[in-house]
This record gives sequence, structure tokens and C-alpha cells, in this order.
Amino acid sequence: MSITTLGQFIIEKQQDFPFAKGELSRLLRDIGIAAKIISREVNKAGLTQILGEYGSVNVQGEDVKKLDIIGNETFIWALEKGGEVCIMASEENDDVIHLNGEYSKKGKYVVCIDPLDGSSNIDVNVSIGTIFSVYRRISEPGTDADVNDVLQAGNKLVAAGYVVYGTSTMLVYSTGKGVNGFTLDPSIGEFCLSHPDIKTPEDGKVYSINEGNAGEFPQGITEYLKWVKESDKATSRPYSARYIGSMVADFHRNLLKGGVFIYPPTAKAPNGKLRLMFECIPMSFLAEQAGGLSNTGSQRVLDVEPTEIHQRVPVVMGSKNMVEKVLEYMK
Ligand code: AHM
Ligand code: MG
Repeated sequence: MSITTLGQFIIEKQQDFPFAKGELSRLLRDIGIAAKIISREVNKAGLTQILGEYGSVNVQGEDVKKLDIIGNETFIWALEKGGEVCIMASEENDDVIHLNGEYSKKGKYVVCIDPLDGSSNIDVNVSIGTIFSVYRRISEPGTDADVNDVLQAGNKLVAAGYVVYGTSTMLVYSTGKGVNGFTLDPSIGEFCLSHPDIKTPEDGKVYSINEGNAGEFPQGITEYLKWVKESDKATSRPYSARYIGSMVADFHRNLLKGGVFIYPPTAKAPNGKLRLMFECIPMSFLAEQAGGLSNTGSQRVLDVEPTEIHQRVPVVMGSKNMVEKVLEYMK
């Protein structure tokens, strides 16, 4: 058989890190387990009429939890049980989460998650995603980890990835040596390597931005949006607008086909909407690992020093030449 499962792939790749003791491999495996459970729950989302509305009490008198809460709890459970992670931060929690598993205090790693990104799309059967990132802790293993272990710049990342719950469920991740994508085969319950060594095209024809906010964009973005709509065969313009409203899904399409994703500052949200730690850093890492770029408009996203876990930053990411063009306009 020629398939490679995520588990097999992780073990094979451990050899890329000569001193690895298998802890990161185990951590990635735990993330894979959480992803499969969340995928199962996401696939049931349309049955809420039958099983009970999320957030309500079902006919059996049980609370039906919202999918983002399920996603959050599933991740925390998987990483607590795994024991490689000492502390986490989640888009769902105001503060950092100390893990209390038997081995957690000795865990060498820190994880940030957005358990269910694009949650406004859940009820309408449109793709959503999960985003994760992994850092090495700064404090000594065995001591109490704190928020400083979490507040690390993207250039310190050990691994990052996302799961997109689309026409099929895919897990895409990188440990800093390229990007690989795995598709969940529901018949065997395994993620199978389907997109080895993903490289994003240097150019594309798709721009992804919420143009409903156009009246609030900085002038550079307004000018850029005028430019993308002009006709010019040589540069394949006009471009196509594609905006799902789930960053994971928009990013995934652009990663494979070429494109640029922009969430600029707006008058209402001067730092944009997307969160540095949970959304922008992991996706920027993947963009760069695939040969693309990611920038806030004034600096590389991966070089932003975070000061708080829920900090927001503007972001322009995707195909190299397209990001460079946007940045020219933003200057
Ligand atoms: P969420 O974390 O509350 O789901 O919000 C994040 C989402 C992204 O997936 C998406 O790109 C963006 O918000 C859409 O925002 P907007 O509706 O302002 O365009
Ligand atoms: Mg989110």
C-alpha cells in the first residue's frame, strides 16, 4: 500500500531532529487525535435539529455544548492526557490554561489554539477550522509555567498548523521544514498524507478581504483594491474576490492556488480583527514555510513581540509577489 498516515509520517520525520526524544512527535499525535474528535463533532453540526440546538438542553435533559466549547475542551483534554504540554492559551479563554495532567508540569511545550475559527459559519454548513501553534517553554520543566512561556514571537515557533473542516477534513502542519497536508479518510479514521511538501504559487489571481469594510480601510488598501479591479492581461487582472469568512478556509485555498489574504486595520478596529497568537502567527509560519510571505504592513508577523495573549494585528499574507504588491501600496 502506498498510503502514509499522519502517525507514520510524524515518526519518520522525527529523524530530521537528531536530538529529538519523541516528545514533539507525541504532542503532534495528540493534536491529531483532538482533530479527529472535533471533526466528528463538526460533521454532526447539521443534526442539531435532531440532537438539540447547541447551547440548549436536549430532549434527554443534557446540555448541548457549543462546538467551540467542545473543540476547546477536546484540545485541553488531549494535551493534558498527553503530558508534553505544561501551559496553553486559547482564543476561548481570557487567561492562560495550566494543564494538570500527571506529567504536565514536566512538559517541555506550550500550545496556543483557536479551537474553532470562523464560528459564524457553523450553522450554515460552511467550512470552519482549528488553528494550533507549539513553542518550547522558557521556564524550567518541573516548575510552574506562566504567561511568559506563552508570550513568544512567531520566530520562536517549533510547529504550527490547522485543520480545515471542508468537503473533507484536512490537517496541514509544519515543524519548520516545509508544509505537509493530510486528508482524513473516514473509512479508516486516519489522516493520510495527500499534499506532501506544499509550495504556494508566487503569484495568484485571488484576493481575500472583507470589502464590506471598504469605507474604513487605510488609503493604501483602497488604492490597491482599485488596482486589482483594473484590466491588464499581463498581470491577470482583474483578480477574483473570494472571501469565505473562515480564515482557515480562505488561507487554505490561497495556499494551494495562489492568492492574498488581507485583514487590514479599519477605523473601528485599528489593529485589525485577527489575533496575533491564535490566528496570525501560526498561519504566517505556514505561509512562509510554503514559500509565501506574511506582514502586518510594517513588519514581518513572525517578528512581532507579543505583549498580551489576545493582542490583534493587521495581516497581509499569501503568495510572495501578491503580498509584496499590497505592501508597496501600504507604504
Ligand atoms: P472568530 O475567531 O470569531 O471565528 O473570527 C475569526 C474570523 C476569521 O476566520 C475570518 O477571517 C474573520 O473572522 C472574518 O471577519 P469579518 O467578518 O470581520 O470579515
Ligand atoms: Mg478565530
